[in-house]
This record gives sequence, structure tokens and C-alpha cells, in this order.
Amino acid sequence: MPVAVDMWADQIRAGDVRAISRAITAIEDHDPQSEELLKRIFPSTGRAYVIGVTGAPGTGKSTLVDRLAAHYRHLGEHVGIIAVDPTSPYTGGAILGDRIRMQAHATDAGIFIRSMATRGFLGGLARATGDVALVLDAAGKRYVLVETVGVGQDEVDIVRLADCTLVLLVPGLGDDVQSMKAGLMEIADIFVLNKADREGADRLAAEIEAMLQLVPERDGWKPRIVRTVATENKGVDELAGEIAEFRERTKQSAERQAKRVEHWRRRLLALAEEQFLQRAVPGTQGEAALDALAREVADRTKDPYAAVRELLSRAGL
Ligand SMILES: Nc1nc2c(ncn2[C@@H]2O[C@H](COP(=O)(O)OP(=O)(O)O)[C@@H](O)[C@H]2O)c(=O)[nH]1
Ligand SMILES: [Mg+2]
Repeated sequence: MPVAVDMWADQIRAGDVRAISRAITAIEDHDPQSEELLKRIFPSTGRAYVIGVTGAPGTGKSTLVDRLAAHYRHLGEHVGIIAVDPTSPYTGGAILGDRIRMQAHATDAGIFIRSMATRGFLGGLARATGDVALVLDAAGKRYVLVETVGVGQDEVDIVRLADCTLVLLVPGLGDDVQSMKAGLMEIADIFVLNKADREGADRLAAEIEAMLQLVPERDGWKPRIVRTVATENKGVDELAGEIAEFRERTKQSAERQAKRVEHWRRRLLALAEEQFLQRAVPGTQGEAALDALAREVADRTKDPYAAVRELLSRAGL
């Protein structure tokens, strides 16, 4: 097995599409081999620039990601795309629209697109996405674009793994800045005002501007607003320019360093939690056992400390 995993890691480093696909499936399936693999490829990671693209469904994330990917491909860079969209109906793990996009890029080995199945992760989705990003990083993708719907904590966690976060807003969706989740406002490095061809773009830009007055600058960076019409490829070069400037400005910043440490701190805790749970309440009965314990505590038939004690001893601790 070690030899096989070594070979697999080599294939990934060489950018082999099938090896990458297999790795992602192994991560999604919690295959123990994925851990061995990730250990081997980790030294080859840290070179990709991860761009998170988030916003409500229908704001044009997929369309924009596609255009941005094409932009980077024109520069000769290899690109990886991870689409995480729990609101989309999945058919065998891939969103239909993304499948079509995949076919459009099928002849280009420099671009890798994968939809993540979001079922059955139980909070581990961010971890899985992070691991997939590592695989694409090791495979030589210089840009990794992560599309996610900005709705729940899971999504915010996913976006946290990005080096640069784009938040998409569109005019006239009843998606006013006021109603936007505060969490999303805080993580936006660049606001993309997509569908700028629509009425209400000026008003939305003014609203974002007004809101930005209230947000303190981070590391001397005031989030920018870029107008795009993704379907017509308008504003995409400007957006890439802003991303490049953000990247340059934050390269040496203490904030970025702190963000990376914080990122790994979260991931280490998530990994530890996952591994602990696997030991304490393993297998398919695991969730049920945990539920049963939680119910006992809720019913006051057990105190929480006794329940934790039980979990710890089940894990052999
Ligand atoms: N008018 C207009 N339509 C757009 C624009 N960008 C995307 N769309 C359309 O909006 C719809 C949703 O786009 P999609 O990329 O799937 O959004 P997602 O759900 O955020 O990934 C599609 O029909 C796109 O063609 C834009 O800039 N202007
Ligand atoms: Mg989409």
C-alpha cells in the first residue's frame, strides 16, 4: 500500500486528472487512504492562490468562476475549480450546469472542475473542501476557485480557507446590503457587483459604499467594489486586476500570516474532532450513539460531564 500511495502522490504532482479525481473521491468517502495521500502531498502544497466566490444562489457565481478561470488560463496558469453548492440538486455528485461547464473545458487539461457532494459530511464539508484544495494545489493548479453559497456556517468556514474572498451581489434581488449576513460582510475582500447590466446597479453600489464606511480597514485594505457582467465577460479583467492587487498588498502582511495560522488552527481542531468522533462513535451507528447520548442529557437522565466522560473512554482516553 505505501508504494501504491507513493505512486498516486506522484501522479497527482504530475497533474494526472484521474489520480486527482480518485483523490477527491477518497476524501469524500473518508477513505483512510486519503490521509496517507494527503500526508505525502502536503510538502508540495502552499503555492496555489485560493479564491473563494460566495453569494446567494443565482447571483452568477458559476458564470463568473468560469470567466475568471478562462482569464487565468489565457495567462497560461493551471486552474482548479471546486463547486460547493448545497442548494443545487445533485445528480451523482455533480451539478448539472457544472457538468456542462466541465464538458466545455473537457479538452483543456489545464483546468480541473469538480462539484463536491455535500451530503453526509455533517459539518466536515469545510475540511473536505480544504483537503480537495490541497490536492489541486499539489497538482500544480496555481489558482483554485471555490464556489460556495453564502448561507450557513459551513459556507463561511469554507470561505475562510480562501486567500481572497469575493462576495457577489446583484441588483434587484431583494438582496439588499442591509439584509446581508454580517459574517459575509466581514469576510469580503472584494465585492463583485454582478449583473451590472441590470437596473439598480448604481443604487446597490452606493449601498455597499455606505456600508463600507462602517467597516474598519484591514491591513490598510478597504474592500473594493467591482462591477461585472459575467455573461458578457465584462469587468472580469478589472476583477482579476483587483485580485492581483489584493494579493500583492497582503503578501507580507501580518494580517495574512495571522489568517493562515487561524485557518490551520481551525482545521487542526476540526481534524482532531473528526478523529476523536471516529474513535468514540465509529461507523454508521456513531451518529445514532451520539444522538442517544445527547437525548439522555436533554432528558436529564444523564449529566453532560458523564456523557463526555463516556465518549472519552469510548475513544480510549
Ligand atoms: N443579466 C445577467 N445575467 C447573468 C449574469 N451573470 C450570470 N447571469 C445569469 O444568471 C443565472 C445564474 O447564474 P449562475 O452562474 O448559475 O449563478 P450561481 O447560482 O450563483 O452559480 C444564469 O442564467 C446566468 O446566465 C450577468 O452579469 N448579467
Ligand atoms: Mg453555481
